Amino acid sequence: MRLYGFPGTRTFRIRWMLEELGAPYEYEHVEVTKGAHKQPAHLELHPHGRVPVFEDGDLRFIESCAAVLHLADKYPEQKLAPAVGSRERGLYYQFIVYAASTLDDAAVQTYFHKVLLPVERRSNDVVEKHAPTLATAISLLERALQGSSYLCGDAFTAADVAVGYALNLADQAGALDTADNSKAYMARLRARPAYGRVYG
Ligand SMILES: N[C@@H](CCC(=O)N[C@@H](CS)C(=O)NCC(=O)O)C(=O)O
Repeated sequence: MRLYGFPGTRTFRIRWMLEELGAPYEYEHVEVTKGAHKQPAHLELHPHGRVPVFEDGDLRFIESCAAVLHLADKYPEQKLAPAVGSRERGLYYQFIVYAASTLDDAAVQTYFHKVLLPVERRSNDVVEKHAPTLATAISLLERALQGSSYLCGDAFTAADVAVGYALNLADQAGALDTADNSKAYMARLRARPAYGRVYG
């Protein structure tokens, strides 16, 4: 298996998952700051010119959450996916798709425009545009985590990797400051050795 990516990007979502599984993989750095992700060689792998790209044999993923789902199924003995047909499996699908389709954009854009970009390139309009979605997502997660250690119950699953990746960015942007359940949840995720190996 091979992962192409750049630190801090959704590459970390797949890396974290691989580390949780203890799965062997090769890592290829794509120098995004120099535009390597827009060069023909990378566009062959990812037609939109983004990272990450994840390959398992001749199977190629350009969606980080799809790679996470695939990896959870590939290593069933690690029990990072609840049983098919169970209530927990329903929650698992819900949260992973929610991470990809709703939470990511709000968290990533907020993080970019509050933390990552040089001050002169930050836009308060972008932050404000995403603020309602991010606030709603955090209150939804606050409720989901009330009395529950992880999103699908008391067992850590790949849904926690998918959501945790984006929630970390929201936290870095100060969006969890009054969200006690989410804050405590992020602390639990950060205490995991696999998380530490990726995020240092
Ligand atoms: N839905 C994709 C999003 C991929 C994506 O937008 N990657 C960002 C970094 S996190 C990127 O490559 N941005 C550079 C660009 O779009 O030029 C996934 O989850 O893998």
